[in-house]
Amino acid sequence: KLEAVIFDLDGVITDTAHLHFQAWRQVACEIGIEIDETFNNTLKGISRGESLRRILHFGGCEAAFTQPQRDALASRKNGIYVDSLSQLTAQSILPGIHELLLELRERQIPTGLASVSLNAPTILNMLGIAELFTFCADAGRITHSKPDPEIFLAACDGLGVSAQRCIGIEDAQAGIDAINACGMHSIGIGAGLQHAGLRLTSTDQLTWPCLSAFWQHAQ
Ligand code: G16
Ligand code: MG
Repeated sequence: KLEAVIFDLDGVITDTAHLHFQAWRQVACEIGIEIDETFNNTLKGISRGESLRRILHFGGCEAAFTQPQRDALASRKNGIYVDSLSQLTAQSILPGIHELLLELRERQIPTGLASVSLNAPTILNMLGIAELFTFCADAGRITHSKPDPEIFLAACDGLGVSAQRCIGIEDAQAGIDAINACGMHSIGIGAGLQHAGLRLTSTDQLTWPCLSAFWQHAQ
């Protein structure tokens, strides 16, 4: 039996990737580094600190910044990002997601959130869907970013389910790798994802009939 469905946040529930990008682009620009959307794709599912490290590396100036300077840059980015979250409403939920969460609740299938974003609880509240999640893994207690399976295992732990009996949904390669690494069944949303158990082009294809057919097929 399917014991739980565990969701990524950014790119699956709502599109915060663009807001992360705008905030990082501004901070990077201030220190003379130019990043584009293609580079930003490599930051999906990657923690704030590790994202900054990759940006500095990309700009060839990793050695030039001390830890206190990095902390200041990361918190400046977060300030810009958090300000931009005020534009989120129920309309910002990606197509089909609200319906799927309601259907899973009706079927009494627990739902989990596996986001490495420290802002995840705020975002779910802004979208008005916080109460549709049975358990949200605490990003503040995670020491390894995706593709490490830690955040997904924390979600399974909190739900009291075994990873092998769960479906995980992700839009980033690091996330698909994290799901696969803990033995969960992976569904990938979007183009260019490798090793997903099922690949869909958009969240509106994430219906209960689709999930249950995938689950049956995986058994
Ligand atoms: C998200 C984003 C990442 C972001 C990370 C940390 O991960 O995809 O780009 O760097 O959260 O976010 P914050 O700075 O808000 O703590 P996920 O796991 O939701 O895809
Ligand atoms: Mg994502």
